[in-house]
Amino acid sequence: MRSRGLTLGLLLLLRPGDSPYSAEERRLVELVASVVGVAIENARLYQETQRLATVDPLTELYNYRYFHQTLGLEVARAKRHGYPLGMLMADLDHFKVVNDTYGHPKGDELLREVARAARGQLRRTDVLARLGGEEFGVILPGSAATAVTVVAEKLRTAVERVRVSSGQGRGKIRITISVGGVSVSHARAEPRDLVNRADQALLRAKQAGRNRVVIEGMEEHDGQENGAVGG
Ligand code: GH3
Ligand code: MG
Ligand code: MG
Repeated sequence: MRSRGLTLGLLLLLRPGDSPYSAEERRLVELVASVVGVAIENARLYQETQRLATVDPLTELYNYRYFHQTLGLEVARAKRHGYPLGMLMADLDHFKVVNDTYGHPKGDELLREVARAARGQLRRTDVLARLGGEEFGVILPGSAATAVTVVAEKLRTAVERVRVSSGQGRGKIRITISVGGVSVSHARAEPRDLVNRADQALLRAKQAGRNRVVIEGMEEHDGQENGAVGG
């Protein structure tokens, strides 16, 4: 089965007995094969287009567009099923210094490693996206504030462990991340509101000194005056 000069598959036909296929039968099969070939090619193109539209090429995480689409769906789902919805916003600390010191390609490599480390801490149903530059968002369906705090802290420590070779005999490059988060009960969930509140928490994590987690409403539980964990 071919389409646009590419061989996409083989069609194998068998029948009992040893009478050969007639010219008429062969024409019919060839027609079916060419139609199926075009259908396979279209399906592949569609899949590839979907991937390009939803995945960030550098990190292979989901992109901004997919994140916001999914957030709308997850808010609706949380409302329907009555479960909480958690969200994290994260931003690398002093990332500009990495680019300035080691060059942009090393910065890219570090971004990829951070993405990989973060992905490894999450469940399949969680949505991790690169929202732009060195900023990441995570949707945590079903997670109340305590669970959001645990995940955020896991992300923070996983990023802290990342090492990328400087390639210049200057040892390893490391990085830290600041994380802000929020969890809302199903009834109160609104996409815009969730994003704003997670952003506010992230800003507080930055202001409190970076390499830390701030989850809205969790100040009294994390053992530090300023509501930050880690650092
Ligand atoms: P802060 O702790 O306040 O977040 O400091 P920062 O340096 O991380 O933040 P700032 O917003 O000042 O700079 C972000 C930098 O991220 C700017 C740019 O050099 C870098 N950056 C953004 N996108 C990319 C990318 O795709 N690749 C690389 N290598 N660097 C990027
Ligand atoms: Mg930053
Ligand atoms: Mg930033």
